[in-house]
Amino acid sequence: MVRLVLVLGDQLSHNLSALRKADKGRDIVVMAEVADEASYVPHHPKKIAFTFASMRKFARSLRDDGWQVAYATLDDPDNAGSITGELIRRASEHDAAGIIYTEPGEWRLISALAEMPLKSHCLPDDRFIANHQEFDAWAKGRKTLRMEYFYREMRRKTGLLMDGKNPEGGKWNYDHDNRKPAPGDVDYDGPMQFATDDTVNQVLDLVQARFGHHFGTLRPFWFATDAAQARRHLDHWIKGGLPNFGDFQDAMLDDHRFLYHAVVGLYINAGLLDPLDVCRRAEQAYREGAAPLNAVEGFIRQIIGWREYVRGIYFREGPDYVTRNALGHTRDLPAMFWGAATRMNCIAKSVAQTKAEAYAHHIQRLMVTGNFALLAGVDPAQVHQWYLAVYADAYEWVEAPNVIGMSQFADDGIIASKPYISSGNYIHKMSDYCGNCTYRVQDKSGPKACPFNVLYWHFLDRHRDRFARNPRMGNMYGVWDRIDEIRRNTILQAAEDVLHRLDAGDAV
Ligand code: FAD
Ligand code: DLZ
Ligand code: SF4
Repeated sequence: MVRLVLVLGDQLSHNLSALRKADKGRDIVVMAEVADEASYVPHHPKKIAFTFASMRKFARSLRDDGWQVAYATLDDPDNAGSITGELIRRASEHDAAGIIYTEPGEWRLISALAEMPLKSHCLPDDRFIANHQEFDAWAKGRKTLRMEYFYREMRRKTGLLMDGKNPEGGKWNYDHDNRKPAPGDVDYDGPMQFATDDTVNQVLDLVQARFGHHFGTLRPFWFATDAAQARRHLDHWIKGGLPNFGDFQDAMLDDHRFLYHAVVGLYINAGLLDPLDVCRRAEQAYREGAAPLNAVEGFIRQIIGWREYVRGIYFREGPDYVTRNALGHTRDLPAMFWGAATRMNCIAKSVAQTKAEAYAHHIQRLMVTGNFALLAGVDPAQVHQWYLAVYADAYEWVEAPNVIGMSQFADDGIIASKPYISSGNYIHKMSDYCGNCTYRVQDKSGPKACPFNVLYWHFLDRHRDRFARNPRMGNMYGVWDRIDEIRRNTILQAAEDVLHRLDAGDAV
């Protein structure tokens, strides 16, 4: 009897485990654009358009490859509105014996599929380097789960940048050569931008009509929407961006939204690019002398290290991970995250870029928006929902550990050994934002004091019991305690004023 083979919008890979298991001559692939997936958080319109256009092209490529595909567009009058609803509809239409699917990347869908009244077979998503058992075996018995040690296992497993049993160049990690401040000039023209075709234009009209009210600008739309385009973009970046990727990984510039970043996260996560293949291409550039080791090692570490590690944490920690709130933060997400006015140039620029591109790079996410939310004590669940909605590369398995864990310390230090907080000084060092800001980054108090400066001390002061004994934070408490009491109170009062203005909805 016929079986249904579910392919989700982030499973657009021809070597997907569910497709490998299915019988091309008999089984039917089910793909569906559904309102539930597009709006369980208000996804950025560009992300929805990227997903739908890529799904349509992938369905076409499956048909070209001999598969029967039952594809529901969002405006199909029979569309059931959810993945499970579509499976039930197709099962009755084809009198199917059951469904085969590859494990989804969110607990929400994993449970919905497990509870379906259809015989189902869930397969591991083996587009990753480590499976759940391998990660759990690595994590078992360790007091702390530091990414660096897991990364070394992944280097050994893949053989990437290995010189026999040793790391290429003698060191596992070349981070100390990276993280230079913003360059004066950027000699890479950014991600390859693709002209829209008929498929993309139809999707753009549909998304504008149905989700145009979501936060985010839909047009111009230039993302790659199939594997061939994504590969062309990757080659373009390896040639133009990779050589400087390491040096300026943490820099931020007003006029250069992408700097030397790869902008491949959305393509890898959706299945258009294979992570191992991407790393091998980067390694090849190094072996051919086209990119230095610090850049290539740094890039490969992000993919086989961080990307695999955060996935391991998401699945190990379970569905309640996204509700964690170790620091007891309860403030509502300020309206400026959704584009309301702010006088903080770094936030204004990071949010405006997010709205325009459905993209911000790592340091903007971690040290601007994430840093501010943490310092201001915003409810981590609201922060999580924002990140999940606004970035084209966001799916819970990768977004939640980065937000709940790395950025908001809401998991009580599973991922980060100390909170990623900083005063305005870090942003000033790594960007050109402060020069155009209403606030003065050098002011620690007074009407023009940078809000990051006063909130930084407020955070440390209010969480003293938790962090004063943290070996990596003790020196900051030492600095704080050496400031005289009157001045400390002035700083704390200035921070209270900022928080009060935030709560009142004033433009901070
Ligand atoms: P590059 O800077 O060029 O890095 C190359 C690749 O390495 C990325 O494409 C990605 O696949 C991988 N990578 C790098 N850092 C990480 C990381 N910390 N975790 C997982 N993979 C990583 N990444 C997502 O893919 N989806 C998310 O929803 C997401 N949310 C984030 C939220 C916060 C608060 C933070 C601090 C980071 C988040 N990241 C997320 C990680 C990282 O910021 C993005 O992967 C990166 O910005 C994507 O842009 P890029 O492709 O240009 O990456
Ligand atoms: C992100 C997304 C969106 C916007 N829409 C769909 C959709 O209509 N149909 C679909 O199959 N997948 C979509 N996706 C991706 C899913 O949300 C994703 O598969 C799950 O969140 C699990 O990672
Ligand atoms: Fe951001 Fe402060 Fe710099 Fe303004 S002065 S851009 S608020 S860090």
